[in-house]
Amino acid sequence: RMMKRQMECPRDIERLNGPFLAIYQSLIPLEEEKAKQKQLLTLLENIVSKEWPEAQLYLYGSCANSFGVSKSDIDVCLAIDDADINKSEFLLKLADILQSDNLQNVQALTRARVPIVKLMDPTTGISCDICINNVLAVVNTKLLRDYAEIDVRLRQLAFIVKHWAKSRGVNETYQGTLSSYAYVLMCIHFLQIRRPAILPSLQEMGCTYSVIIDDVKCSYFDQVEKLRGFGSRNKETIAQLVWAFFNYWAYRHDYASDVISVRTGSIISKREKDWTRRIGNDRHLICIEDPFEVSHDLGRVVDKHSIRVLREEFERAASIMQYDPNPCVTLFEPY
Ligand code: 3AT
Ligand code: MG
Repeated sequence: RMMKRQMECPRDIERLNGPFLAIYQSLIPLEEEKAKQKQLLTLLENIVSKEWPEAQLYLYGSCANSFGVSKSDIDVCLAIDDADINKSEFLLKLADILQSDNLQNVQALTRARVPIVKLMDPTTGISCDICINNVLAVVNTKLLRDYAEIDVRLRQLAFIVKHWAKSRGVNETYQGTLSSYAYVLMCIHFLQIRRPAILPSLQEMGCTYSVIIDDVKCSYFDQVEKLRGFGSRNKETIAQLVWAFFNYWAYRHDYASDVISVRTGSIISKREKDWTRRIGNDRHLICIEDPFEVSHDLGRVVDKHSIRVLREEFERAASIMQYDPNPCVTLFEPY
C-alpha cells in the first residue's frame, strides 16, 4: 500500500445501476422456495414436538434475515427450556429421531464451535442445520431483518457484497475470511456512516423491543415501519454505494485503530475496547463489533495471512469499480 489513495467516483458510474439491480433481482429467492422452507420447518416441528412438546423451533440466519440468496441452506434453532441439558447427548438423540423419520444425510456435529445436526429433506431438496438454544442468533437475525426494512439499498448492497465474497472465496471462516453475518454488518455500518445517513442506529433509539439472553441485554427500536424514508435525503444509487463500499474497505478504513460498530452507528477505537493486543488467537486485524455480544469481534477469525488476502480483494474490487469497463462481470469472476 504505497499511498493512501483518495479516489473519486467515476462520472459514468450510473451506467452500472441497471446491471447491479439485475444481479440483485436474480439472487432473490422465489416465493415457491420460501414456501418449501416453511414446509420443511413444519415437518421438523411435528417431529420434534412428539419427543419434546415444550420445544420451539425458530428459523435464523439468511433464510430469516432477508439477506438469503436463492438456493441457500436453512438454519434452525431448537429452543428448549431445560437448564441441565447436555447438548451433545441431545443432538445425538435428535439425529436418531430424524433419521428414523426418513430425513437424509443426518449427521450430528457435536464438536463444532456451534454444535449442530445436519440433514437433507428429500421432499423439498433443502438442506438444514439445527442448533440448540442459540437464541442470540435468533435475535441478531431479527435485528438484520429489521434494518433491511428501512431502506432497500441495504439489501441490494449486501446481496452484491455477499455474491462478490462467495465468488472470490473470501466468505470462508474456516480459512480465516469473514462470515456472511460479518459482511452484512459491514454493509449496515457503511450505510449508517454515509452523509446524509441512509440507516440509523436502532440500538441508540428509544427501545421498543427488549430481551435478555444468556445475560446479554438485547434492546433496540424495532418499529421500523415508522422509519421508511429515513435515508431519502441521501440520493446515492446502488452503483455509487458499491463503489464507495469497496473504496472504503480498500483505502479509507483505518485497520490499525478502528472498530466498526453497528450498535453505536459509528467508528469506535480499538483502544477503548482493549482490542489492541493479541490475546490467544484473537488478533483483531479487522474489527467488527457484534451488536449484542459487544466483547465479540467478528474479525477474530482473520489471521496475518488472511488479512492480506482480504485487503487485496478489497483493493481489487475498488480498482475494478474505478477502471474496469465491465465491473458487473469482472467483480464476480471466480478466483
Ligand atoms: P449464508 O447465506 O448462509 O452464507 P447466513 O446469514 O445464514 O449466510 P451463516 O450461515 O454464516 O450466515 O450464519 C447463520 C446465522 O448465525 C447468522 C447469524 O444470525 C448467526 N451467526 C453467524 N456467525 C455468528 C457469529 N460469529 N456471532 C453471532 N452470530 C453469528
Ligand atoms: Mg446460513
